[in-house]
Amino acid sequence: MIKEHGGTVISEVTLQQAYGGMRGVKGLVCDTSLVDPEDGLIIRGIPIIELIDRTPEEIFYLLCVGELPSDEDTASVKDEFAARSEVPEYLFDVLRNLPKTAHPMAMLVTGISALENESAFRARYDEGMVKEDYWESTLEDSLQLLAKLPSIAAAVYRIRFDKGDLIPYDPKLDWSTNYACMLGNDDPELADLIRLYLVLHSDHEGGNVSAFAAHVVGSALSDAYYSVAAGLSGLAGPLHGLANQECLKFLLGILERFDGKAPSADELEEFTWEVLNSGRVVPGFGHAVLRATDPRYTAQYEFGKAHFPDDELFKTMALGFEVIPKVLMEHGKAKNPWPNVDAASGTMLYHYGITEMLYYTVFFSVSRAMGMLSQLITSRAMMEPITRPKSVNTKWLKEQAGVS
Ligand code: NMX
Ligand code: MLT
Repeated sequence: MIKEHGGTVISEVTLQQAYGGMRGVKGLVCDTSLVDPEDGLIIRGIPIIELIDRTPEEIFYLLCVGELPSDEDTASVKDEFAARSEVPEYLFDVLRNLPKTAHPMAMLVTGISALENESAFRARYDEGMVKEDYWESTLEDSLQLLAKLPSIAAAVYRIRFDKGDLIPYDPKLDWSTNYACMLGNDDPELADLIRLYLVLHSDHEGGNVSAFAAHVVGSALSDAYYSVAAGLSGLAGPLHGLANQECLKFLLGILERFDGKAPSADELEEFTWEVLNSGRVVPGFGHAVLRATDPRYTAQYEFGKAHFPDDELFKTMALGFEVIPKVLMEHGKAKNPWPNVDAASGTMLYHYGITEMLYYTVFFSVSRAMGMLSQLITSRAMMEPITRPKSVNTKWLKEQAGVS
């Protein structure tokens, strides 16, 4: 296709886009998923809303292979994870030696960086591996990292929040049930929520901050550990994955103001204006690509409605869906006033006793590693070159615009 149609124009770039975070510029290829402005996440042609009863094992297979697995395939992904689940003890020592005040995301990124020691890709590259084989050791690194990620993430939780001894991975259980159990909570409803959570957050095409960061780093042939650590460093920002922590803080602030009870619509409107007038963003609302309610929000909202509709936090979050878009429209800045994936997730976790909001982006990370890694495997299989767009300076842009 490149040979015969390489000159086909697929996008143009304006001065506004060069200064505006490249919004809307089509210059990246991602085959694992795409985000439709109205319909949201579509994984390999399947809308996310049709995948909400699936397991992360099935989603990872779908992301990598392009079709849903058979039961046998799913069982084999589960077994591949179980076989690689043991985490080297040095990694837990690293986590234990971090400051007591370390952010859980900094702990997770540090843990993953420490694990880079195990990279099969780096070892094979040093032995002179040919380009055609890059994808194979990248797949091995990806399976190793994903298999260990629930244990590392659970260790971050238990060490950072003094929850006692670490709980080992049980090879009989699947990936997401293991994660729930290793946190120290055996509630099957929480395990189902975590399964849903890990499915919903798995991928969001190639241009979001974490996917793009992981892609750029991976394109230098840095291995999967470096790439995911880079991507998650981006996810840790409040405009990206940390918005789930910020959103819970926002909702708890409302409850605190109104003595633990969900406010009236007028009260919530006033509170939202206070946030906007203080120059802050309303976390959990808006999106760079979406122009409608995020289906990943809807799926979580439906879960809460089915399981705990009378929870005051849930009621506040649900009221936010009615009130906040109207306020943002009146405010007139956000191009998309509707809730995104982060508007509901903290409310769900809080209900099941996971109240440590600093930890919430770690859940997002465990899930999003599937997207970053499947994208990396695909890039290596396609033998993509190093990412290196051309930058220009303001002097040159002024000349293009005829500004003296
Ligand atoms: N509250 C207040 N102002 C907003 C919001 C919001 N929720 N969303 C956008 N705006 C502002 C934005 O800051 C910008 O202002 P300015 O011109 O002063 O710079 C203006 O509206 C235009 O921004 P958009 O083009 O609508 O949004 P953009 O594509 O630049 O950014 C987000 C997208 C997601 C970063 C932005 O909507 C936002 O900051 N939302 C709140 C944080 C959040 O929920 N992030 C999570 C996104 C999902 N995720 O997990 O990554
Ligand atoms: C994501 O899931 O990565 C977020 O919705 C942000 C994005 O797509 O830009």
